[in-house]
Amino acid sequence: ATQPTREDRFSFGLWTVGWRAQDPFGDATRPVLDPAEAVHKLSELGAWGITLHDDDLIPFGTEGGERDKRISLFREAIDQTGLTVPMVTTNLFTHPVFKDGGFTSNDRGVRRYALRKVLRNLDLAAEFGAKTFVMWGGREGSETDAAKDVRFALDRYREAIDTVAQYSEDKGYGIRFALEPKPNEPRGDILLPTIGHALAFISTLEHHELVGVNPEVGHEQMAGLNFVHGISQALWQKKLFHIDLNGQHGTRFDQDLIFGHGDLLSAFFLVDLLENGGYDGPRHFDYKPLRTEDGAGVWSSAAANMSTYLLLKERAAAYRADPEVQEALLAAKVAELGESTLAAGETTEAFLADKSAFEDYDVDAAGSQGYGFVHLSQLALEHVLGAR
Ligand code: GLT
Ligand code: MN
Ligand code: MN
Ligand code: MN
Repeated sequence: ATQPTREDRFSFGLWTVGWRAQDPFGDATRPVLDPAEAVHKLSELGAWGITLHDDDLIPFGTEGGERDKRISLFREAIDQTGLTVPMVTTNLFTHPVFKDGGFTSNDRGVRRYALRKVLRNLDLAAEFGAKTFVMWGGREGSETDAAKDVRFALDRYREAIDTVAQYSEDKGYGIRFALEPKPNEPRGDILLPTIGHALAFISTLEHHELVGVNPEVGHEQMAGLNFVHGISQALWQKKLFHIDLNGQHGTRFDQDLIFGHGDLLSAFFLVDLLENGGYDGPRHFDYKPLRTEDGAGVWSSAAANMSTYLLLKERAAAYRADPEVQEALLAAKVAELGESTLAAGETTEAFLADKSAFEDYDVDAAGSQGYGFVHLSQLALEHVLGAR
């Protein structure tokens, strides 16, 4: 059951398995990975999709025949394997031209160049049949508050996204956009740092209905936030268009660990939420094979992401099916929160007249009840550990 199939809809960024493991202190430890090989290997492992930045496939500055050749070789591998390209994204962070950002660089010429790069890449996304276009604004931000008027930056961010969305509509692409929050790294402070900031920003967009979020496990955890809560709110607002699954140990640099190799209990409740909370998008892994690994280690780490997800899915099903858990859920009144606080049709007048709600309410009895959350939580932990 931990053998993935296409129905599981697992996808990987080309930049994940293709990461050569260069970091700020050390050189690459692995050779360049041929994109076609990535497609074939992921397909063999049971993945369903592969995603990419323009520059993952076509190194920055590659034009003309060489550009076309790279695209068609990739397309060939896609056709041979039947893998899909569910999502495409644009690199607006590697080249020095983007050192002060793309959409929100102080330099207007850089902003115009960035916007053109994205529009061109949107054409490629449509060509590959992608349904989602992710925008991670890793360089949109600052290191010093002296240098950035954040209100202007948000004006320009909105202008860019409205322009891209309008272009997509004019072309009839039917693509949806997903903003990916991150609090910092590589910029000292990144704009739209959390799911909440992104959701609030999206509500101001002209094409807000076309724009949602692509939250990453580690990015919210870098900000000390509860990922399951963030995903719950994104789902509740019908804005979870895509997701980046990985692992992270608390508030430190972006680790991009294998899914579940950080906060395992959070990963368990996340899988339970995704499987039962109405999310039907790709299960996309955005992780980095450890720098210590060789080629074989890259593929075993890719497989580990998928089998961890499937194991947790199994554990979540067992947890829900366990009669003791159901009893504990009842005792904890978890479902009672789904009942509206006022009765159907109850007027404020009737509510104010209900003495049992206030005047006669036994606050001491209510205050002394135990909710049994510890028992419930321990049952979950025992299911995660396979002890039940
Ligand atoms: C980059 C970043 C990821 C984003 C990618 C999409 S780029 O690798 O670290 O979190 O998802 O642009
Ligand atoms: Mn990501
Ligand atoms: Mn990350
Ligand atoms: Mn990353």
